[in-house]
Amino acid sequence: MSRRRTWAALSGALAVGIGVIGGELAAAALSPSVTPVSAVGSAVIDVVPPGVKDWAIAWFGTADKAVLLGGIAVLIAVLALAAGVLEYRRSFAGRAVVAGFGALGALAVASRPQSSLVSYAAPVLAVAVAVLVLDALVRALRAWARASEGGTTATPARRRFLQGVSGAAVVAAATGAAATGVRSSQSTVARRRSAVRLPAPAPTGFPAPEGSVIPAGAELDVEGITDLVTPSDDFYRIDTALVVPVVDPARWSLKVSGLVDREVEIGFDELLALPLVERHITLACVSNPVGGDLTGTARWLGWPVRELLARAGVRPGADMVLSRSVDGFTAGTPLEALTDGRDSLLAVGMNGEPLPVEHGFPVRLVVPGLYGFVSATKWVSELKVTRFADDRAYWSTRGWSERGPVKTSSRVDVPRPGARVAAGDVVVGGVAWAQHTGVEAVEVRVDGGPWQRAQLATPVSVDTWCQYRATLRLEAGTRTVQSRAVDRAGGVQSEASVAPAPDGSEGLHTVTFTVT
Ligand SMILES: Nc1nc2c(c(=O)[nH]1)N[C@H]1C(S)=C(S)[C@@H](COP(=O)(O)O)O[C@H]1N2
Ligand SMILES: [Mo]
Repeated sequence: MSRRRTWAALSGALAVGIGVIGGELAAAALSPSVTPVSAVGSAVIDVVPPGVKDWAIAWFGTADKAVLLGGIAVLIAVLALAAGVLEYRRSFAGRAVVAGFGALGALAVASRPQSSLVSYAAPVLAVAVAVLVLDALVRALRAWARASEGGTTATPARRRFLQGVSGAAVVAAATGAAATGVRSSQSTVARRRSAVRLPAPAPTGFPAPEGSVIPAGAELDVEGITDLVTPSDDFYRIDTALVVPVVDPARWSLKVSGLVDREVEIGFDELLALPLVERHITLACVSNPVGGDLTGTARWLGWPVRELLARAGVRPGADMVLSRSVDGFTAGTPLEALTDGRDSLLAVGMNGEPLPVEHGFPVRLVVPGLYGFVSATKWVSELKVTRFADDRAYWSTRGWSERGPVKTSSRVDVPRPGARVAAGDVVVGGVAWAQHTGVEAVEVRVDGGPWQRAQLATPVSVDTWCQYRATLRLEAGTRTVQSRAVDRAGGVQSEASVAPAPDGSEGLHTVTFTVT
């Protein structure tokens, strides 16, 4: 009996395996941003309390999403084995379990904002296939059991069951291989992206607008200092979405609605045909700890958001624009930051190429001076002109602040923590930022001594971070160095430590190293 039970469990695993993988495969073709498994994962992320989320991030770091998906896989496997055993014990019992969990999957799909009717095809297909395969295998297994109990020769029944199981295994392996192929290429969107030809920025007058070109002296020759322009591959990434949203530029559009004179909509080709500008803008994440690396600078190509808002005509009384992503993420940006003349962009290009898929392809927002969570919506699909009193954005309903001006800050890149450097002249270097205010000066100090002015590189613009360097004469021993930025509004980077939540970290980056 126990050997039969093992065969029953294996039948369950094969049936559910083919169903689930087949469902993911179907979703990849029909509705790539919502697959049943990713929908379940995203739904879990949405419903777990913030405390659990923080715990998961603390334990698993950026592997948290992989751990979640792994957990889901284990759960499905356990369920599949159990469904096989149950079905063998009692007709329909296992199929009922499979259908029940399929229904949960469909419910998860329903909870995804980017779902459409075709998104349900995958979970329905998955359940149908799993139920049919389970039924067929368990029937064959029972026939084998009956034949051996009946005392006659059980060989033909046994052979039929084993053929069924091997067939199912082959199908499972083939679907698995196909699914991996689809996943690894993320084919459609990658192809569409490489087919995009970005236009050059519209011609500008002379002198070139601030931030459009890198002036001489903007890059300091210091070994180990942060690059002035962050390579796209190294650019930090923050997504609430479990899988990167897949958006076909041909079907992309951005709608402006809410407190406007007329609703307007713009498509991707239309956007590319407009006079685009190119600016070096430093993005920062509100979660960046002091000395952290959740900040980066890119050359963004895009159309000023204020132009699009002007087409729609903003009505009096509005003070916020709620931008929405295809994945449901929202950001609430003070209207002023989009209309006051700064280079807030509907960006299509990053460092000379179409936006990388992870950074919002085909279109995202980039707003100088504000943390990403209130402004930098990737895969943006809708702008709703509204009021802070009437609407709240994704993170503002989760304990983070409503407005997010970037705090003036700096970090020390060299020497590295724990480095050993020779006594004498020691070069200290790093970057400082005060987006949309501009960095006025950077000061450094050693072992809590007096602040000394560092040499500041030529700024690219007020929206771009600035490298700095200082040469300090240091004697042997353990040393700590700190930096602080001063902005053009007279603001000084604060010394007291403040945690990132709810509106950005504060404090001085302190690096300890050894002078020998
Ligand atoms: N759709 C979407 N847009 C988003 C986010 C997100 O999770 N989903 N994160 C925001 C946050 S918190 C930051 S800091 C920036 C990060 O942009 P990056 O991932 O390109 O660095 O994107 C913003 N835009
Ligand atoms: Mo962020």
